[in-house]
Amino acid sequence: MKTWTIADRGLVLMQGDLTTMRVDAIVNAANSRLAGGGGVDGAIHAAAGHDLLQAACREIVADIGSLPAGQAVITPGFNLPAEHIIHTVGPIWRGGSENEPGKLRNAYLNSLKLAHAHNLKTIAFPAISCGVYGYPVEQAAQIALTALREGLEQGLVEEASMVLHGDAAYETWLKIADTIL
Ligand code: AR6
Repeated sequence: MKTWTIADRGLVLMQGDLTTMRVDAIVNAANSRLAGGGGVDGAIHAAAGHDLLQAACREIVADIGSLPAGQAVITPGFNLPAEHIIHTVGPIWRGGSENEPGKLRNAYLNSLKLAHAHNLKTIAFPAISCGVYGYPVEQAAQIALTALREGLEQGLVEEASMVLHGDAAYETWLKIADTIL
């Protein structure tokens, strides 16, 4: 684990399982239909209680329709240690010509803004779009860490953590963090 202080707030990089985080909100790397899936989304559904979370997600989609990439919505955390789940949709990597960087940046910043709007102080993120959605990890890390730094400078939350799955991912993110933080 490594921590940086930015405008008196914390930015944490760690290796671990997002579903075990005892924070005000964990962020889910969801799909536009909030339909559940594999990866971190599947792990969050399993740990939160699949039926409870699916019912909450269905209500949101019935209300607002599909969630475009870069946007975020919130549900309770149900059986998770985290109190809330912020669901955001990262871009599917299509080579970089479809504003993937802008959408990925928005996914982080809009999650932080939503946390702020709900008066949440601590938030933990997975590496959005870095699994099934195929985003090149080093580029994603640069965008994510820059967005988190900006959000902390704006005072949106007290502490933002990146929870990376596996040592290799952690080492990659650490390398990028050391170049830009
Ligand atoms: N804790 C932390 N990180 C995790 C965990 C975990 N428990 N499990 C996986 N990861 P992905 P995406 C990492 O594929 O690329 C789903 O089906 C994983 O190693 O979960 O945004 C959704 O429903 C990777 O680095 O999300 C969507 O359809 C990162 O989380 C689609 O996948 C993100 O990988 C979203 O794809």
